[in-house]
Amino acid sequence: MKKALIIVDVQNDFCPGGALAVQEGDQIIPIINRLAQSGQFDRIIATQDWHPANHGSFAANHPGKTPGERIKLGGLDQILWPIHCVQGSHGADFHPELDRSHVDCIFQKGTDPQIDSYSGFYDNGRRKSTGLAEYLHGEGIQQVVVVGLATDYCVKFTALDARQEGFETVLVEDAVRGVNLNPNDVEQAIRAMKAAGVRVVSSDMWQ
Ligand code: VGL
Ligand code: ZN
Repeated sequence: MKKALIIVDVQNDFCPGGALAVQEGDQIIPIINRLAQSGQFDRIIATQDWHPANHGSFAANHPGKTPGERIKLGGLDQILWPIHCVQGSHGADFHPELDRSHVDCIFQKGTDPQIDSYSGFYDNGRRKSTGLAEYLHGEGIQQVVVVGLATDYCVKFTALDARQEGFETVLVEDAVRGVNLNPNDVEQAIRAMKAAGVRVVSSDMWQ
């Protein structure tokens, strides 16, 4: 069975000190590096949140709004975020400790100012593909293993789309961290992924 590792959004802005820092976001990096170096994956993909400065998900682009508030964007319910992962900025760069030497392909998302894109596969309205599904199917991949940030947003929607695309989907629970805007968001995200048929494992599996 051909396997791919999908490393979701391990970028400076989602790590401690970043604009949308996920608690302990950097602690998953050694685990991800070990998986990437294990030689057990046929393809290794990284996704990158890659917003233009005028992106509609930034509270700063909506006068009077603050992060955490909700608006309609592209006809969809949208949580507003601090400015993060602006194309070409340091915050949008991959974390310096992430070993990129085994990464075959990078898929960028969130480039359309009028719609957000949590999943590495499709925007939140499922209107446009990033090309990731086509790439993985074309490479004959059957199983995808998902790691990265953030459990309750981009990791969750990437794993759910992977299932919908027919991939056997595995989440490595110790190689993800979440935002937890509400205290149970990570727990609920993991429950939703399990309900959709995502297998949740520990990175010990690859030791
Ligand atoms: C993400 C919020 C906004 C993520 C990206 O990578 O989980 N979360 N943009
Ligand atoms: Zn974003």
